[in-house]
Amino acid sequence: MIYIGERINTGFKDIKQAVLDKNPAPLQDWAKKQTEAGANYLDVNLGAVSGKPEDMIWMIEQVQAVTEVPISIDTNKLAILKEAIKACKKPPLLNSTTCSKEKLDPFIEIASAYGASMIGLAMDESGSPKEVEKRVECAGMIAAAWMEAGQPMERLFLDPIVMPLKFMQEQAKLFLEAARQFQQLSDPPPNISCGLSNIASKATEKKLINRTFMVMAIASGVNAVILDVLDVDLVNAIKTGDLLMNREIYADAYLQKS
Ligand code: THG
Repeated sequence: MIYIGERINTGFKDIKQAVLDKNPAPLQDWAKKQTEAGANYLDVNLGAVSGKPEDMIWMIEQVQAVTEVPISIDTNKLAILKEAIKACKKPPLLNSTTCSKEKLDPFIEIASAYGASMIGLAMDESGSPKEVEKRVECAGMIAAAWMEAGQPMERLFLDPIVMPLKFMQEQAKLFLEAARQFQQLSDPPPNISCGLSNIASKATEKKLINRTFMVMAIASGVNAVILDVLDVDLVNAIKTGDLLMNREIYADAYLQKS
């Protein structure tokens, strides 16, 4: 599993306030904690707090001052991406483009120039598609454009898009079916990623819903996740799921930190 820490996001009040005050401490605390918990990337999301590239750069710089873990630049704004990527010490993960050509082409160009990885959402600029077929069509367009640019599949992530269970209950199983079909898009297959916490948005029993859905997602081919990497029960369920899918070699001590 590829773990992408979700916590440095202005959707969380402490991070929003820290960005407004230009106070590095909350960002650096979460960067350290998520690094310690085993994150492979740290997602950095400026959200609606500001449209200024320099604010995203400030966030990335605070994080990089305390960790070597590469950044997931969580923005769909090209103007922010173009500046933010220059601040990254390691090749980042571009999170994310849609399959609309006017966004997809420049994202792929940037990923190619920097040797970066990229997440492609299975939607176009008109919003998230509801049916499985549309999602597969969108994902296929992204995979084809990526291959045409000569980029390796190991650096492409396709995201079938998790929607909140509380408001769109029928969507969870459509996500799982789409993920299953994405695995057939290329050989070797692309990575399949998701924003896990979306599923339990505004729900009670958040942790149980996240954990249960994640195990189902693993069985459907998901191998990368934006998550609360400090949720030990969740990470243990993921490790166990990867074992059961024969993606990790069994050892009695498999739940211990490696
Ligand atoms: N796909 C991709 N990137 C993404 C997403 C995705 N980036 C953003 C998001 N979705 C993933 N990150 C989060 C982070 C936090 C929460 C959900 C998704 C979350 N927020 C709480 C809630 O909604 O209830 C509120 C925060 C709080 O507790 O204050 O759970 O799908 N590629």
